[in-house]
Amino acid sequence: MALGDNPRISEVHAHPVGRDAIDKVLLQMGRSRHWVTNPLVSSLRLRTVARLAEPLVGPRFADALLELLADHPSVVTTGSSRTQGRSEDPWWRTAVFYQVYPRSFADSDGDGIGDLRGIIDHLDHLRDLGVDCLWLSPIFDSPNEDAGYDVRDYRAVMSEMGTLDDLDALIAGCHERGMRIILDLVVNHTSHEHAWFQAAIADPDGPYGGYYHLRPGRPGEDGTGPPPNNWTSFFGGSAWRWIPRARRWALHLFAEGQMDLNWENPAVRAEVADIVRWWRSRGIDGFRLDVINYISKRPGLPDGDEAIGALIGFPGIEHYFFGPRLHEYLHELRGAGFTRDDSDPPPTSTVRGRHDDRAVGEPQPPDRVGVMVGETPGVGIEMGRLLSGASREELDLVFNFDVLDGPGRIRWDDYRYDLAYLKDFLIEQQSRIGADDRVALFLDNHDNPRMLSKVLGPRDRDPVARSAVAKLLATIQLTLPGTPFLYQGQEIGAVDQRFDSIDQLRDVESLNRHRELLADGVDAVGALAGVVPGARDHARVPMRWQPGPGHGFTTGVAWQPSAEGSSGFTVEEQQDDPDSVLSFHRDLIRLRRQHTTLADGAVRFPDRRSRRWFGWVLADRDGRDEWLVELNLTDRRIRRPRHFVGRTEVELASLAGPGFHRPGVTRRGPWMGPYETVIARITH
Ligand code: TEU
Repeated sequence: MALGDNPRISEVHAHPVGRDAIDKVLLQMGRSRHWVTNPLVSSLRLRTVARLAEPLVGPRFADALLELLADHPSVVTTGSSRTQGRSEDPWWRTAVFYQVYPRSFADSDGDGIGDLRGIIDHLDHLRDLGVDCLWLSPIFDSPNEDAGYDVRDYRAVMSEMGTLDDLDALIAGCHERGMRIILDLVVNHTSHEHAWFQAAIADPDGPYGGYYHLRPGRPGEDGTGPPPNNWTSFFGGSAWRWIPRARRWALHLFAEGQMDLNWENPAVRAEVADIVRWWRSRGIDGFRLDVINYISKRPGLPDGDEAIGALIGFPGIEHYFFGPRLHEYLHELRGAGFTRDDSDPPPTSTVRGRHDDRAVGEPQPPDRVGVMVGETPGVGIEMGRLLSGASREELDLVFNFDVLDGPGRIRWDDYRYDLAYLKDFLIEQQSRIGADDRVALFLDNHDNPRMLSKVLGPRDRDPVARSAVAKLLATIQLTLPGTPFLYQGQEIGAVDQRFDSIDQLRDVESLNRHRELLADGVDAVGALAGVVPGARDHARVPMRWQPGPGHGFTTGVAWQPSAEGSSGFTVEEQQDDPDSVLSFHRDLIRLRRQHTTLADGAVRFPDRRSRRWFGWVLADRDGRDEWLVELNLTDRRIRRPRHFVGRTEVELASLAGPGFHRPGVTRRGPWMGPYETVIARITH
């Protein structure tokens, strides 16, 4: 659909990429989308509106937006009308995924670093929780400039985490318990210590020189001139590093040792497909693909628009966050890497069938296509559908990060997250998808502070509120239509740390940001305050297995200090407590497994406007099995709306403070306690 040089806003908004781009700008500005969808503005021409908004978006916004849209002459989505859904329901549609951050999960040899044997020792915890698939953050050989997201050898295990034999044992251990396992494939970039990069800088005009984005200096080749463009790194400074040995600039969107691969090069794409096939032959069931939407860069690597760069925070991002050949690369990788050929030998191990919490059956035949979970920062709802819709045959699921920060907020801001925003976002997301799509539901990961702490702030140490909000968030992830991704620690109500010194932080992003703030003249207190609220380190402290020093994570000194002293929030202390966060997760996942309507029912929302009550009804295809899920989004008691009063049986409820519901209570009274959560079957 050609939009011409000056389309109406309504035409731009009808284009999936246009809609997401406008929604992203409005979200960053903390503005409602009605600013654009109202009849007056939507009928205006793009350049008229861009001129009015020039103080915010700069003089080139219209051109930059039209350039982006021209890269994707895709189908114009008209609401939820979609092509046919997937021919069969793939296993991952209703699976419960659990992200393990191996460095901080369990240390078996006392060196203070989590390892594969430590994960093996705790597989029963994950099976009993009800996990269907583990996702391991990177375990490949790496110098660990970015905690394994800088890979040195894709076919070797990081020595501090174990060996290939350990990984084979872990794969088998998962499959024997009826759980699958996926790894984290970081192929937007490699470590600068990877053999490919070393070969590239030894001979920049040789075969490996084309594996990366290498550019000569301007003028001359001594690196004293300016870098090839104005792109900046997500970890501070320019996205270019001068390599004297090669007399070239090398692109790194992330740390200086994370060198962006040149995906235009078919040899690079073939290498990645081969890595995927190699791991699938060892029994790996798929991958989470790190910043996979960044792999296609605009040819020529042009300068980024300064105003857009200032608005989004990273000059140049419009030239790579959803690049011109992204769909082509993903479709090719799905076929060349993730799809088994009939001639392929059977993998070393396949998952056993799972009937209930413990009983497992025979090994299943290998999945024809390994699951492809895209980590896609900056991608909105429509772009996500273009990347993961079944008929697209690209990815299967994508992470949409717009859920993690409130309107006008960024991760580094110290603010209380408004659960009413989460309600609005999730209802909007559910209303925009169709049979071809599946939402990945996540709230925590290794890159963000804990959602529980964003909601509660300093009250996150109040055990009643902490437990109630942990259960409320779990209920959202585990009963809204979508595939849930739990992050380690959520099942016991993990919270942010009370870091009070930069010496407690380990993450390259945190340390670089702190150094930049000091260099900009911010004092020590201000620099720490500018890092701690958004530090990824909060989510990377060791898993708390038991009370006491080391929390059962290690017998040594943990690589990442934690700064939390609360009791009652370890696996051991919650294991046998029927009211604990852990028991609630287990009970809810079990209920979800027993009643597929909870895992895959059709959803409707009785009240979209309330700022305090969030509820939905799930129904099976013939409408005979219906469930009501309802949440009190506030820290005070509220009158319960009269939906289905007298026609429900409570199957599970959170302990919402003294005198209110406890699990197993069969009635819903006139009031809901603070952050109370109820899952009830609707009786007809
Ligand atoms: O993160 C990608 C990313 O852009 C953000 O989600 C991340 O929070 C980062 O801080 C940018 O602000 C992925 C990995 O999840 C992350 O751990 C890696 O550091 C990064 O890619 C580079 O591989």
